[in-house]
Amino acid sequence: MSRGFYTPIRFQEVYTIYMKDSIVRKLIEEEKKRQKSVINLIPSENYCSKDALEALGSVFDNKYAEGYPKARYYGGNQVIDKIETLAQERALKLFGLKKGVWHVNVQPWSGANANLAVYLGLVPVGGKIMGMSLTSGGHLSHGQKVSITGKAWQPVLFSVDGVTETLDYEKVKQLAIQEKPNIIVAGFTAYPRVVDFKKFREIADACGAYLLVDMSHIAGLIAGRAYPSPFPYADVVTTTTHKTLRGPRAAMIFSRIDERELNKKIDKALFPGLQGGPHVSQIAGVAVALKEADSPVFKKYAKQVVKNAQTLAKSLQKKGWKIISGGTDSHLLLVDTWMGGVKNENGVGGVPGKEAEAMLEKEGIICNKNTIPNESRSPFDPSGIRLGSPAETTRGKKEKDFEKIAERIDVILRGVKIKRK
Ligand code: DSN
Repeated sequence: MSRGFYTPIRFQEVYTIYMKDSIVRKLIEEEKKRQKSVINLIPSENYCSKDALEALGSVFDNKYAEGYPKARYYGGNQVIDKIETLAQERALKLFGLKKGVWHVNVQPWSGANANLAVYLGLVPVGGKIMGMSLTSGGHLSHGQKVSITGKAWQPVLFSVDGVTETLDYEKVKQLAIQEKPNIIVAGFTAYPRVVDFKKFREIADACGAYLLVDMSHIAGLIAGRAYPSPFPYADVVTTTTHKTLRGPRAAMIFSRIDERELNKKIDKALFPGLQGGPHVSQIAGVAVALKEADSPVFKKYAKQVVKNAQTLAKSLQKKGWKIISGGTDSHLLLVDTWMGGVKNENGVGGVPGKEAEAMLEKEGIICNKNTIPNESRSPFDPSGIRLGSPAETTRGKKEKDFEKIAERIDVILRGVKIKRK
């Protein structure tokens, strides 16, 4: 295993703990051991730095700060105002946004809350949210029926093209014109390709909808200039902070400042509409991570993440595995392990996603089962797996390491024993 290069994860140093509660301490040690020993290919996970973890475990956690800087419902928030304002300033700077043109709310506890606050602020209950279907790579909070976002609002779902397995912008546009959604969400948890945000702007304009870009998965790539920025085109941008951005778990909402007052509506929707007091320790951790990401070394990291994912995709492809859409432009890829699976020398092959995930985990490779476009199975036992490079790139892995990971995956999945019809 290669040593860390970008932000080396020295687990011993980062996670050394001295707490008196021996039961919790042992569980933390157990999880540390697990994290150290596995290869982590979950594209939405990463390792945040020691500094960010320290901020997360700091005295900021003791403070109630309902409200926003200089407008709180509790006393004693002088320092809290400073940390929240610092996080906001760093967030705007990282993405090259001007104060007065863009506003950022750093209080969402997580990504689903951030999206919910945007809908609550901008779309009347019962209005239409247009987002990508789950099987095409959309997120639960983009208007899926099982989420409150698909119950309180009417979902209008689009899918990727069945043949290219990529977005067909013309079809999305036709659906938008026909359905006239209030808001269009361009954002994905399992779409490996570059999204044309300019085309989404045109689609939103064609039907009079707001354009929300949920950049949770790709925020670190955007910050590192390894993926196109949505900011020139979006009205609102949401993101989590713990995926490619490599911070602690939290989220942010960026909104344009203009006569529509989106920023005021969204701020009000988040608090008091949806959340109570902000988790100030999270905000402090995010502030640390935003500074770390605003550096040449992070730009290198982001570019290496994409190179590593592309190497993984190509190496698996060479071995015969079907990669959805034929490859990746980002940090993640989808492998059709079932109908696109490779047969071994006994003529056995094609592993459903659930089994593929379990087979890999047994050998120390962690990933998640995932639905694929044209899914023929179920979300609980889908046809594929989703793989990603952010976490292992943080641990210093490069193209050669990812070639070896592909070899291991190939060997493990070819070991399938039960012959299928
Ligand atoms: N659970 C995240 C992911 O894995 O993509 C999205 O919320």
